[in-house]
Amino acid sequence: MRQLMFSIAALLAAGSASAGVGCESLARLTLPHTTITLAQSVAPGAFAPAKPFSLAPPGPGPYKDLPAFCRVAVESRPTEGSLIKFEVWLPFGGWNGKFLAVGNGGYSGEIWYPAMSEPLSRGYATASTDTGHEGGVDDASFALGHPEKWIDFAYRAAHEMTVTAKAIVHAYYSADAKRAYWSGCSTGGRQGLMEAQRYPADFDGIIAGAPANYMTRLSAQSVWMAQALHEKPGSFIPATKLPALHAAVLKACDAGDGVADGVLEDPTRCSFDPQSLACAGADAPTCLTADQVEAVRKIFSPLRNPRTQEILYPGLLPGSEAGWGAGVGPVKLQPSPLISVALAPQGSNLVLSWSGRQPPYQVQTASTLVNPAWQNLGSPVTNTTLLLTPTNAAAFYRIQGQ
Ligand SMILES: [Ca+2]
Repeated sequence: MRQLMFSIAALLAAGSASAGVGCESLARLTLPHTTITLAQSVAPGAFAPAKPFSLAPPGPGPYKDLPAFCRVAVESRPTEGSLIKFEVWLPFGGWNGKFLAVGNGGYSGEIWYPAMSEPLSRGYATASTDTGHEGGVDDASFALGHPEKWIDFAYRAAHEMTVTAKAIVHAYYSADAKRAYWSGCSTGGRQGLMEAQRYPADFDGIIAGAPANYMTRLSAQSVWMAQALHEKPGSFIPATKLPALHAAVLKACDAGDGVADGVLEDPTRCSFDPQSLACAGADAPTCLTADQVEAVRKIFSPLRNPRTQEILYPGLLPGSEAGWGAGVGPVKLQPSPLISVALAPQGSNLVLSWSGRQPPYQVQTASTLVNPAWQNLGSPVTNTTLLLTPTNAAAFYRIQGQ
């Protein structure tokens, strides 16, 4: 019993010993090719980023409920062409003994502050990097002429951050993190896979959500789809045709898995011939022109090395047509002002969810990509989700704050 009590006391001490004491002294920590630019005690709810996170909604955001923590900002220069920034957040009290690093999104040139909030609130020491450059999620211009920055984005920034963050955790708590985890989606998922492949000792567990895997080939496949849709003036498939295309795919393959339920259990077993939707007469939203048939064929086909025919990346799967608008459109589909929108199937409906701005919101739809005439879906709403009928699946949505 006595031993148990000592153990508990030791645990409590490990979790709260610092209580802010020693945070500022981390600025004197010496680590390889690394400069600690800030080591600062932050009071509960007091954190404010130097500039707003680009994807964050206005308002107090996720920071107002943060507990007190020690904020450490770091610059790492592992090569001459590198400048990797990251932050490590260390809870003052109630450290759960673990470290959880969070990933980025898109080309993501900023520290992913909002994603750090939850792990910190749950007692994790956490960290996030700007991936070695500053810029928007859809801006890859940093890579031109800067091969080292490309490598930083690819994998080095996450690794540098992880190794250094662990050292900072150790210096602050006088103990190693007993577990280290990675959590990220999209680019964050890709970063997680890179960590697993290149630096398997960095993490005990990795959550790699929707990973943008095999980035070079994935990017080439995106170009392949864009080329298919723009090979001829008539190749492009307007969003108005996607419902008919999707319906034709379902008609051809849905029941093949034994249940006609609008779901393809195994899309790889669906062999859909877009020629079956070819226009018999005049062009119409319910059929495909010859050029469009060809474009659909290419989108479903894998990207191949034209010389060796080696498959470089798989094509899109049958059943995905209703979602093509967001990925294969000719223009940016989300004109400003627009708020982050997600569309997800739920039962026989689609759920549109969004975040940002202040309610009420006006939900608008446009059924065509080119010169969209936005139409209001109904009265302004104050909630942040909307149930849509499947017949609207091919429409594009935007949410306007009032
Ligand atoms: Ca089915």
